[in-house]
Amino acid sequence: MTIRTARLDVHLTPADAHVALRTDVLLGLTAQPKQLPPKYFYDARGSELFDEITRLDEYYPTRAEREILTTRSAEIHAAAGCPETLVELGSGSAAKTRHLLSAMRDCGSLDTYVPVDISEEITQRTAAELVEEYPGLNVHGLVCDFEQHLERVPHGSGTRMIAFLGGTIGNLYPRQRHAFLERIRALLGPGDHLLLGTDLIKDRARLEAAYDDAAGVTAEFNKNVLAVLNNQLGADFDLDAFEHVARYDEEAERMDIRLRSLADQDVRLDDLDLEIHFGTEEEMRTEISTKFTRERIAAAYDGAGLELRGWFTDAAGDYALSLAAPAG
Ligand code: AVJ
Repeated sequence: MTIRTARLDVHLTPADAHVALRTDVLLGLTAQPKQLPPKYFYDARGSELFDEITRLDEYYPTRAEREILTTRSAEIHAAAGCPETLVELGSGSAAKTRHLLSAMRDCGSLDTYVPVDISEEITQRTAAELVEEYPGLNVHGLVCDFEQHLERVPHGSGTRMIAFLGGTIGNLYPRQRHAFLERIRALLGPGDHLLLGTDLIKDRARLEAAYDDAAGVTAEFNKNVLAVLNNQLGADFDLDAFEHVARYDEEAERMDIRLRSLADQDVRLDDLDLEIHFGTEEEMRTEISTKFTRERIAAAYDGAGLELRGWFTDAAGDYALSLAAPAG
């Protein structure tokens, strides 16, 4: 009997992450208009709040994606040609991944799982759990910021499916999204596929409710980014002096999420030796969440040398998982 263990490559240390945070915050807060990157929402408290968001009545994407994965994983796996390796970008606790892994196991192709995430702790735990749950599975994880180190993703064996779930690609601006898809394209060999989760365009009322829930959880999640700066950069943001704003921008086809200053105020960030002024009603963007149609996704793939090969939605048609492969 072969004893398998998880292997983990670490390309991002807490010190690296801190340097990136300092740089991003300095650039974002001195830009006009001010903005902060959404990746800094997710400290321990932010991850907890996001978890709570996924259970809200108004927030449908997580449930819709889970519906697709629970009902159609076997079909998705077959459409991707029964790959041996599953690479997952932003794997986290891999809650949804198990549906895909089980489909791979059931058709006998499962060999390697490659979780890629910025949190070493979570990736370590997920890897150890999966080695137990799927006897014989090789787990070769990677701790990195996949926007930077996509090229370091371990190869695994046989053909691969690279999954990027949760709709996180919606956080990227068109140019970033294009660059990201081109880099994915460069990773894909013959027979390999991308499995991408995207939220779909729907009426404004539902979209805005999903990002401004009645219980105020999303508002707290949004403001938590200020607490992250207080904790990690010695800042003195007063969270009560900002309010949550979530608007659907119909032209850009995306949710536009901001924090609006309720006062004329100065904020100090000790670790950056920086003082920043906010005017009354000044808005700072903290996130975009782009919504798609099948046509828009097909076009985005096209522009990056990829081809749409499969399209799977939930019964309500709110959310899609699409499969793509190198064009040609
Ligand atoms: C995790 C990026 C997919 O855009 O819907 C949820 C984050 N922000 N509510 C999204 C989020 C506010 C979420 N993603």
